[in-house]
Amino acid sequence: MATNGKPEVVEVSTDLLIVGGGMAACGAAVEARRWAPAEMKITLVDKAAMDRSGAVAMGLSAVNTYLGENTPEDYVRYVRTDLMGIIREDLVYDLGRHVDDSVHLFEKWGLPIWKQHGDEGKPLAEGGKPVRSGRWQIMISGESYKVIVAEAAKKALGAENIYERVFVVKLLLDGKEANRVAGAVGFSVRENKIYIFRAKAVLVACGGAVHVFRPRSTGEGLGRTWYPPWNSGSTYAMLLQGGAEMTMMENRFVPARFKDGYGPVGAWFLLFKAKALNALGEDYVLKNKAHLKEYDPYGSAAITPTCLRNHLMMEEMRQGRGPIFMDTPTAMKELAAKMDPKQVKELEAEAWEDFLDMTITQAGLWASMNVAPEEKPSEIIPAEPYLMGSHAGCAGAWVSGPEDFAPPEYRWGYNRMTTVQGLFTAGDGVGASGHKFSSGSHAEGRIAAKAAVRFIGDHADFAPCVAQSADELAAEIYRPLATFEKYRSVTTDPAINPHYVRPKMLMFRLNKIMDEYVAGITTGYTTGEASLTHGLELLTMLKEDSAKLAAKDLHELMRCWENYHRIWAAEAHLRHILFRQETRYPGYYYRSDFPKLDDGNWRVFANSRYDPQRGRWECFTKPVVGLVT
Ligand code: SFD
Ligand code: AMP
Repeated sequence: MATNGKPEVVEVSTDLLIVGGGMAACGAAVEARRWAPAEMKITLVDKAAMDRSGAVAMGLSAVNTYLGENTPEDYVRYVRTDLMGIIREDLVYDLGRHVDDSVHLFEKWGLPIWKQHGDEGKPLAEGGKPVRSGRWQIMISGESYKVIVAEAAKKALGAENIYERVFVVKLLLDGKEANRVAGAVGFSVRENKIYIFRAKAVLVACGGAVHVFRPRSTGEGLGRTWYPPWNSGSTYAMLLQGGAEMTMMENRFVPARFKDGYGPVGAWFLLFKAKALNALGEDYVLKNKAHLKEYDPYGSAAITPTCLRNHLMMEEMRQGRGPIFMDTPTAMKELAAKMDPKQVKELEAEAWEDFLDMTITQAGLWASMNVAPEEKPSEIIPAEPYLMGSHAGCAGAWVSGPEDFAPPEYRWGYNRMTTVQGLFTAGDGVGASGHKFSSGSHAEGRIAAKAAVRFIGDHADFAPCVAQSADELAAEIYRPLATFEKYRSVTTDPAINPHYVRPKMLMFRLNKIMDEYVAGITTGYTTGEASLTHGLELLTMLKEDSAKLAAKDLHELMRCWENYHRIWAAEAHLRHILFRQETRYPGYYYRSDFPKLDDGNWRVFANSRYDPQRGRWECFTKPVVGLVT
């Protein structure tokens, strides 16, 4: 929609503002309402429609974190190994002891969870045994997973407290009290309106960052990514700009996925017991297992860490033994050998359902390319990097830990509060605590919201003070629209203009810088100090040029702000990779100048902070405290 002149300004005063409407935000909504007194106002704002927003938009076919018979200590050991030794054990333990509650809630709200034979119809909470694909993962019929979770959140808050299709652009810091959040501002992506939210506490849960790197899907495939393209680094950008300390922003997730459709591999490896083979038909994982000893103690773990599984695949490709194929026919044949014809049909349906539940495009691609998985293997490949804190990655904010378990150096008040007073985060936003997945993100949203409610109660006298006027905020948010209007007639084609840059072109430039200098796919995920330093120079120029972004309508205005946020996430990622002088995550990225894992010097958190007053970044280390043996 085109806009005419100044937007209407809508001002909302609330107690708790939840930014985002994904898994963590939905968990936060439910739990905040549970603990808050009736007069405490809770408001949620999502750039999209909660029913289908965020990473679970298409649904999922597994809940990847359900402890069941495992202990929280077991969970800490698993996450610690997968993330190569550097995690906040207090946060992971805390999540482990609460995550199953979220899964029980999902089931109560209507999510169908597969049960073992004989336990059909028996809820998990009453001892029903799930069908496990792996030690931590359980199978679901999850096409409507997000709709179910969103419904509970919407019911808890009430429609009048939810703002959908409002893109939040930045946090508001308090005008009187230093290092204190006072609200956030955003704009409607449908109407000519901006929103100023004043709040006593803010919980930012806008997911991870996609399209920071040049994707494998370019040209006609652009927009097809594994993680959701609309999660554009808003969490990291807004937390950074607010002055929150971040941790492990060098970490990324490079998912091995079915090529071009990005279909997940977990169910194939774990449930169907399929093997990945190199072009010679060899089981390269088995063949090269000894090579992983170089990365001990992580290399010889019972479940090989995700990055090292990638590393083995990348080694094969570097040696010219790619492409890599998932041997779906052998896996299905071996399973079918113990089945009757009806069960075989069901097995074939499950193979398709795995994708139809969560990555529909992959099923479309198989159908269009005449792939029958029982007959033909499918190529898998490492994807472009994504920044996230909830899956097999751990980028995010440095947050305060649980009162009863966190050591003093990891605790400064309220659980999951960042180093900015009143500012909380969860899910992809919390760093050094990966492998939460959908269920853990929901549980962490609940943990954070409960603490935020307590924070608000303890600071009842606080009155948010917003220093910028509504006019100033409106002008800042709408600047790309004004730039377009001012210069659009200078050229005949509005896409080509010496006075401005359109968001898609700017994103391409960001993608190119990150890909070529910050260990994207073009360089085989490899970089070094000189590349990173040059990349930072180019990124700094891109940042300057982003002031000239132009938007022809509200949709493009959203695209502009997505890019502002991506650039911040990108800069943090680059600075952290430069800071960590080792290769901690072979298979995610390689520092060619420090090719080895260096536990002696670098088994520490890499943290950073942007100082919003002085406009300066600093990187520093924090010790890893082991709590679970
Ligand atoms: O197969 C703004 N995930 C899986 N988890 C599982 O438990 N099982 C699986 O099967 C999983 N797999 C999987 C997964 C994700 C995807 C995309 C696929 C497959 C294809 C991971 C989880 O989904 C993930 O860990 C959680 O969803 C993370 O939760 P959270 O809350 O941190 O992020 P979100 O759900 O994406 O929500 C983000 C929200 O923020 C909104 N938003 N709102 C306002 N202003 C802004 N500026 C905003 N920017 C973003 C979004 O609209 C959204 O509401 S498998 O790979 O293993
Ligand atoms: P994915 O589909 O790759 O996102 O994986 C889903 C879940 O299965 C995650 O918990 C992964 O860590 C796990 N997983 C995927 N592949 C393997 C594998 N080869 N071995 C062990 N666990 C795996």
